[in-house]
Amino acid sequence: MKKNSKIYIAGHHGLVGSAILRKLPELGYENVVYRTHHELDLTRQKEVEQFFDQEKPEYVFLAAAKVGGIMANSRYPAEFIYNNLAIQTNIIHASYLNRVKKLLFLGSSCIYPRLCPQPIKEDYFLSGSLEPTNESYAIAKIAGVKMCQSYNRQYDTRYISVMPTNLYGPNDNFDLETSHVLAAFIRKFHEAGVKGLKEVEVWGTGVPRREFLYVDDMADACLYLMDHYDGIKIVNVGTGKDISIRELAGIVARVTGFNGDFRFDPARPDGTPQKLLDVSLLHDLGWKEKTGLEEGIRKAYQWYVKHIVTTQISEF
Ligand code: GFB
Repeated sequence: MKKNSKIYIAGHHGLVGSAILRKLPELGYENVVYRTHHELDLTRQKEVEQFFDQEKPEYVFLAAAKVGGIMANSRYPAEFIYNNLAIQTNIIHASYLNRVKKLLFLGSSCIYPRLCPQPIKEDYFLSGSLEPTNESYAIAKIAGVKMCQSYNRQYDTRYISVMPTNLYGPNDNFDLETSHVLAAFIRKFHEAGVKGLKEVEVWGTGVPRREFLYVDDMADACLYLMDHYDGIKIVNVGTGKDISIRELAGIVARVTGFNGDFRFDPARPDGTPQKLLDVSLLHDLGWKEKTGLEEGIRKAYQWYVKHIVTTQISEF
């Protein structure tokens, strides 16, 4: 990308899109375009085609998606498959019609089989059955990867796909029923501390293992891969380190200053037992994360207190 290239961020309000939007001007990219959901409904093919025809972006970060944690994915599978298929199909095809120079598609580590060997190599893609709690979302993301690869093969486009591990940070969703675990923990432990509660509820058994990447590092990786990667293979983006949900609860309790106990609720789903990415390809390409887990959680907690807690108090 040149500093004056026209860059479109689809999903600039979301966790990853907003991090890319913060990073681009820091690096001197000034010709960035984006639209709110109200201005452009990405599930509407005609609107998307009109937007591309008008703006003619040269580079596209496809970070728009319907996302959520384990409960949202299992409760609303129709919304997850419909919205994600529609959004990505419209954007990828409009990019082709308007000769976009390069597109980066954000997938997810849940595209890999539920019980595949750990750490998960890119080669395990499509080698087994998916985790049932997020199958609809995973199928949509798999279709997105295949669409990028198919367009590259048939039309000679340059569409790359990256598979992030579990992400967290500024602009996360802190709704307790639909969020991912880290955002949920930040809110639950903070509120328990404020209310002086003795216990915090942790879903499932606490045994599943997950890997976490701070979203500013994810944005940095996206920009790096846009400039340095042109392969057909998908690329895992993570840290290559995982921890159990119980251990994660311990860290968030420490960061938020909560001194009570955890109450595990086995009636809530555990999801996939382990999700740890093999990041050798990413490291070989020359990229590594900068933010440690506890440091990232501290930053995310500061953001939460400043933007969510303070807003709630002033609205009250
Ligand atoms: O982050 P999470 O919702 O999604 O849950 P997945 C991770 C683990 O944390 C599960 C446990 O074992 C949950 O049972 N957990 C414990 C909690 N307490 C809580 C809580 O209060 N809230 C939440 N949300 N979890 C998602 C997929 O899977 O990963 C998406 O559903 C996406 O498709 C995303 O791929 C990256 O890691 O299980």
